[in-house]
Amino acid sequence: MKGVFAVLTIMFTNFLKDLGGTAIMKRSSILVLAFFSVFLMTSSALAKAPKMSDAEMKASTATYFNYCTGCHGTLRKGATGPNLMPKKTIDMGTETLFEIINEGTPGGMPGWSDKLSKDEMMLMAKFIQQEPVAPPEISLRNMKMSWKVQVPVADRPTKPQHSLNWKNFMGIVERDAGKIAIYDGDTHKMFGRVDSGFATHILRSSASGRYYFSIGRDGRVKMIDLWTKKPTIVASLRTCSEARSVDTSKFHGYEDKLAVVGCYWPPHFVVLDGATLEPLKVVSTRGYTLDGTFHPEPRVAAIVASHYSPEWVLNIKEAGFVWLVDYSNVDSLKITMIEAARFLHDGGWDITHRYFMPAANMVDQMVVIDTKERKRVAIIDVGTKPHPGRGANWTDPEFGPVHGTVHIGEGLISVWGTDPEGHPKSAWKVVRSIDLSDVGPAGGAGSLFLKTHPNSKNLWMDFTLNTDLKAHQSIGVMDINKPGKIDYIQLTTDPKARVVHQEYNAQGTEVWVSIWSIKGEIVIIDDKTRKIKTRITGLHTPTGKFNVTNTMGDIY
Ligand code: DHE
Repeated sequence: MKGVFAVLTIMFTNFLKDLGGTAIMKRSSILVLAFFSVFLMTSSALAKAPKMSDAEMKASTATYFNYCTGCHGTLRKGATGPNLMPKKTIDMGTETLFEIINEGTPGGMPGWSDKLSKDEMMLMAKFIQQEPVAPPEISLRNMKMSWKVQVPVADRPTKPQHSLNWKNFMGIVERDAGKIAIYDGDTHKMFGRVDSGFATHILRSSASGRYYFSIGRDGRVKMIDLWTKKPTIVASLRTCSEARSVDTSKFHGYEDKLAVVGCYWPPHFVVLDGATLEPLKVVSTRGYTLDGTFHPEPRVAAIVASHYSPEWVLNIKEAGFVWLVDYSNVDSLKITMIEAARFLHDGGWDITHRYFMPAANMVDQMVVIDTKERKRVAIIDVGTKPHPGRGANWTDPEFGPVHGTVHIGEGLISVWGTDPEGHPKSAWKVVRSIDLSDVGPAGGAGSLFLKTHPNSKNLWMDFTLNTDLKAHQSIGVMDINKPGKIDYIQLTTDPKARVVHQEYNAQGTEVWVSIWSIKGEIVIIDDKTRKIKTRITGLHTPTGKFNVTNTMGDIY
């Protein structure tokens, strides 16, 4: 290539000289040629990508956004899933790519035939061979244009307008309906339903518990008041075009004052007024990864709010850093950037709320951040692709306070000690590796969430992405005093349903589990007897559930 370039340069320079050119011309000819060669190389790669019409590109861009960006990145540089750059995908070819999209991979990518038609999958196979195009940026001014305060603070009630036990409400995300159904945890009756918008991902409670904050995949954040006669959206805002996380200020003296949204695209976080959602500050997360390489898309994954100091803790996914964002002075934000591991995804607190433990799911590690000393204290090797959700805290009969995670890549619960003072020998070391492979013929991979409660003796786990039908229709449960013995309970026979995500009521006596399906349900299980108490039917694609007391207090 270098030789061809040199020959072309000489020929082109001579050509310019013939036309009476100078040394300046020679230099500019080299530049022109360099651009020309890059253009030729790019267009030859593009020439090999299959042709697509504008309408097909538009439709595939939407499909990619809906199903693929989470794992492969908006710019297709890869994260939990591999990179999908044309350099690689063109060589793989449309048919191979179609097969992968259709069937999935042993590495954990699901097959998409139940969500996409053959035509859509074929278009996607062609689409990922085109050059990625960056979606537009969003400024604070753009955001403000979408900002609405539906109910001004002065018009909101100063005490609850109903006599229900709102601290035991359960907010249930109905993902594909774009709604939140709120149920009374005491009576199992619906309190109300609100429109939360496209593919709502999670809810978080304000420090007082009065408001739910919902975040949609499309970056829309909504604030839901639980003190009104029916749940009411009091403020809304679009912070970006893709997001997964939101939290509020929980430190003493800052309760309900501020909120923060973490975005996937553009890669930034936004600080908001905690009562009105007015966007106050946007901070880009673009920059360098742990090894010093520039990354154009380090996305914000999980966020937790410290109870120890006026700080939020942000997982900067592709960069591999945990950022501690001190919000005590929004006009001069202080950010501590702690080296962790790549790619950071979800994670939660230990029982004391001092240590935050994010999962670095592509290097099979859990990181331990001490938010009091503002430093990383450990990196723990666990199983393949840890995915804790916010994880679970319990007291092991032998090792004292522990935390655990399930894994997407293998059937395993990894358990490590979290009490460096009381149990120094087991702190930040894996003390148990509990086998889940007997859940079904495909082994135990594909778990997403692990949950317990301080008043419970049980640990509950799902198998949402397991390829075996019966396994992903089941929930696993283990008595924490009999580690290693798992019981599996099949909760549905709907062939299109997957069991996902567990949450306790405030008292810790019931576990609520979602049957993720168009004809979805919530199964409420008595935690002590492990028997099904009741089923809430008529829910559209229920996924995450968030009890007010547990979410405001980070109890799990
Ligand atoms: Fe999630 C939490 C991102 C797929 C349901 N999900 C999170 C968090 C992140 C995240 C960063 C942590 C938020 C926090 O704590 O602040 N999730 C992603 C993805 O990037 C991914 C892999 C692909 C995507 O495109 O979204 C993804 N997640 C899913 C699902 O397929 C699930 C099962 C259904 C859905 O909504 O798409 C799902 N994610 C959840 C739930 C939580 C969550 C229920 C909250 C768990 C909790 O208890 O806190």
